[in-house]
Amino acid sequence: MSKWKLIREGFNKDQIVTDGNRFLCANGYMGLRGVFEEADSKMFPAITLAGVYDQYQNLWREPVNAPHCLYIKVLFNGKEMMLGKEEPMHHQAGIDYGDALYQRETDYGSVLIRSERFVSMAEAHLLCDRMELSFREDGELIFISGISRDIWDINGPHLFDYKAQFGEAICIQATTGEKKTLVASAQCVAFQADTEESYEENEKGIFRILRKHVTPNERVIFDIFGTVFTSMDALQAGDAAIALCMEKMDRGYERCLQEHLAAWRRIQKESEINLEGNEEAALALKASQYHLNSIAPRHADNLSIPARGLSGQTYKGAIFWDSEIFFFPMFVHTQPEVAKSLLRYRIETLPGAIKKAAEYGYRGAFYAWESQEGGEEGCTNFNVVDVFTHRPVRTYFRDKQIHISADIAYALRSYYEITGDRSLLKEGGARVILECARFYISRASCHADHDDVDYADVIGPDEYHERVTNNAFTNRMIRYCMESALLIETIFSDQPDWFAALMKEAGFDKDWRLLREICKRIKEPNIKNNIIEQFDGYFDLEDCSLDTVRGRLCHPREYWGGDHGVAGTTQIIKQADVIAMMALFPDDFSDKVVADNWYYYEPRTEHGSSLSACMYALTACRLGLLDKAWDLFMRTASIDVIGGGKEWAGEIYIGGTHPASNGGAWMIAALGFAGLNIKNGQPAICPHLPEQITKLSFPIIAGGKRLRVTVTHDGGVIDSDF
Ligand code: IFM
Repeated sequence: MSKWKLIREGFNKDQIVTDGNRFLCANGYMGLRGVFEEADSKMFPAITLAGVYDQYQNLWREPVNAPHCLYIKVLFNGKEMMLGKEEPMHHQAGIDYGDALYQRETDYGSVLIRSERFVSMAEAHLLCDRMELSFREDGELIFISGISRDIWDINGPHLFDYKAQFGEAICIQATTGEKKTLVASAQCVAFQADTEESYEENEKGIFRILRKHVTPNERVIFDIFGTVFTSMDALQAGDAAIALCMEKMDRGYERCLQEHLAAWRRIQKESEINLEGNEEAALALKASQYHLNSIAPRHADNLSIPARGLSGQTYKGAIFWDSEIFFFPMFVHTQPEVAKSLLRYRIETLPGAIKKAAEYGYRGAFYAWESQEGGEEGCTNFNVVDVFTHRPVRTYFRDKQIHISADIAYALRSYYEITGDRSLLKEGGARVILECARFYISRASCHADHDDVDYADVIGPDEYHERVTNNAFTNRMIRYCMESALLIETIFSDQPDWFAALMKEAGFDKDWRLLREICKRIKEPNIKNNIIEQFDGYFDLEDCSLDTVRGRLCHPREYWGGDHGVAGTTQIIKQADVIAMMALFPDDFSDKVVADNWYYYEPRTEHGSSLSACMYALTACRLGLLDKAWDLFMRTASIDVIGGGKEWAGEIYIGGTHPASNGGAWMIAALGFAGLNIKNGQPAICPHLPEQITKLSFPIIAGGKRLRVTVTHDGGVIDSDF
């Protein structure tokens, strides 16, 4: 048992949804929400599968939740021991981040229930739960373990044609409606021999019913093994699920647990930052690293991570720019294979991006704003529902948030610069950068009367201002994308034939000339008193305070953006925009310019997105604003400890875990507090350690070498590690 625990005392039904996120167990293949074992669909139980999507009727496509194979119900002397139905004398539940274990203890007086469960880090398809029941009274125990169909779906149902199988392992197979993907969940239970066993099937699932007479002081243990496969990973998903389940039951809970712990410890050793000096901060950082590391795809080499991780179907389980700009940095510095997987997902979905660009009348690659499998666009034209009229609101994220393609190019170039590894560029990455640059060539507005190239009708990171011209962040990212395309020739200067073949294959000759020209002429932002204007005309908007804008809300869940949003006509912004640009391109701006802009934009920022605070924190470190950096770090790192966050955009539920903040916490600690900077595979540090921290120590991989960075108030060192 580790010292890194978040345990909540007592049962509060209003916290069930939040706890489901906070206490999530995941392994990249699937995420098991942190609800208690007997939860029904109203409590949002789910085993969310990575990369498996389905559309029901004309509702939003979203990830599929598998039949719940760790469902358990306990009846004692005819009473159902269920939280919410039966009042416990004491209840606590939580997560041990150090061991990646969910733990729960509920005392009903007559029976004390303890459980421990995990989603295996050693075996992608396995989940285990140990239930230990201690009795204080004599009586009849009915222990029901099953595979529940009563699961959470936001826009479902997604599974049809259920088929049940009974035996030592029980199994449910069902197919998704749209693509007929087979999803199979199996379950085995190890229990004592003197237990009577029967089965039941109903519309809620299939169940194994175990009956046993118990006496006071008796302790009974049930070890439950669940497995999930789909036809995307096994030819016979049902057989595979049953076979693995039986194999793991034979292996036993203890050995499965030890294998899980060993795998998890390896991941933590390779990647985690140790923070000393402040226990609250250390736990928050541990929690955020737990959440990001536990959803990383390690079972596949071409998957990315959804914006709400594997905590459910929020945000349609889609991949956003969060992946490249917020998750990628931790992985590329510590586990480049995972970073590669995120980028391979983009390389493999290039055809989808080319198709999207063509649909809008452009050339090149316009990546999906909310990308699902095959790069399919999950973002709809109506992404918010108005709280007053209950009507969908036309939003323009899908068509106008064009910085997405450049964000991907930015990460591809960083991968090369940090690892020194050209292979990813060669295996499709270079082509992606070229196609993204080509998209921006065709998206440019050139004018007869002046030389500037504009990017009109766009949305920057601040989504409250739609359809603006020359968003400074977007234009800078586009220029970088074009510069990166031009750099490919230099990077592969020793392989001119390969480069010539790439240009030929991409048919890039004419675009190459345009690229050089446009890249030089992209409109620079307007600057007034050192402040970079977020987009053309931003300074003309009403300059009022955040409180004033908040005071204009008529409903707590009202959407601030869109046509009638309270922020749209003001300078109040949703999230870091100019400051995000300064965080991503630190060498472009002097400290004075960064400071002036920081003080201008921060009070005008709602931080209405979990992607915001970390950008302000990174720039605050550089400026030596360590009190501010500390507050923003704590806000970022503790987001999934505190739970909640912004849970509604209009009438749409947007809750879940916050991987972008989790990645942001790593960025603030490593790139901000330690000031780590890797150029051409060579690491350097420039510490800005807040007084609350006495020591930071963390592993990195730079230029192929495993190193350890240690920073204290006396300075910092980079040593070889392991
Ligand atoms: O990608 C973000 C976006 O910047 C703000 N809204 C939520 C998205 C997913 O996290």
